[in-house]
Amino acid sequence: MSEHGKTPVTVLGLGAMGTALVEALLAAGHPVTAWNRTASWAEAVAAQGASVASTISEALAANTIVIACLLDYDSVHEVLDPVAAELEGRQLINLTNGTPGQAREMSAWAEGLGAAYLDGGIMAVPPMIGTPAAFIFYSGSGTVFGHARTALDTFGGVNYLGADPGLAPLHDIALLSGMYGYFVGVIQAYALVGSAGVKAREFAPLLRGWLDAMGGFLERSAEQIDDGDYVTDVVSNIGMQAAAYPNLAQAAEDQGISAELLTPLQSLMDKRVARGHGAEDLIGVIELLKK
Ligand code: FVH
Repeated sequence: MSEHGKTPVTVLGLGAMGTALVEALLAAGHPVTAWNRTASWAEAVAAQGASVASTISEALAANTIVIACLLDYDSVHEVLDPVAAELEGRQLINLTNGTPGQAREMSAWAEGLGAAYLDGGIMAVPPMIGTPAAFIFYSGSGTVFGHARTALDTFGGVNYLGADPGLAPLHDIALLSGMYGYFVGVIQAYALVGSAGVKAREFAPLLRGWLDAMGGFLERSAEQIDDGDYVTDVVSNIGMQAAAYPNLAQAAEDQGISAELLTPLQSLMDKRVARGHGAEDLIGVIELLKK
């Protein structure tokens, strides 16, 4: 604890996100020691009151709590492997984007070195950090989560998912998968109307209204998945949808627009219908994703 009762923290990585994390910590009065591979990026946070470590060893020695926010897990290993012995007694919080497998590997590696490990998945872009719109999934060491909690609260909302370090990136990547699926549809829709000279701005309210209405099916789909019962209670069964879906690709091709974002779902729909589920809901396609 600092003299003001604020937990001191080391932050490794001063890219767009690392800098936002440091600024949130400083704004809340937490003493911060920051390190970045390219030293010049530290000038901005130094001007705001961060201590800048010139070596990674210095950064690790400064504080028990060490937050890493680097490009990917390879870069975290590249930074920490050479100073692995100095991780003993540290509480490593890794907010770098990665997979559940990478998180579990890094947790085992850190624990083998005498460090405690907490993984995090940031659901925010840098300007959202420090606002109520940001939230971060955490999983791994509950001790680290508890110890670092006041510091972590400065970033936004928190959601601790339990001891398995893979759970935070699993939830992070599930939400990102939903987001990219959404973007796939949005990009395709704008491209299609744009091919006929319709301005995206003009089409946006229609797209927003339609997607908002479709979002209303999300909870019902969840119930169907949990119950394993895809019997449709609406009038749009997958048999009907699989017959109409080729029109999406055909219309795109006719308009000179690639259909490559659309095609993977067609084969899954066809397979589901061929297996006798044509009268059920589209959401039953989930069964085909399970390997
Ligand atoms: N920015 C965003 O919108 C997203 C929001 C959700 C979470 N992601 C993840 O956060 C991690 C960091 O992202 P970032 O936005 O800070 O990324 P950059 O601005 O590109 O900064 C990258 C930092 O990583 C350092 N770095 C890269 N490779 C190495 C290496 N081999 N050794 C040491 N450091 C390395 C880089 O250093 P430098 O280039 O300035 O020297 C930056 O500090 C990321 O996992 C996102 O997926 C962000």
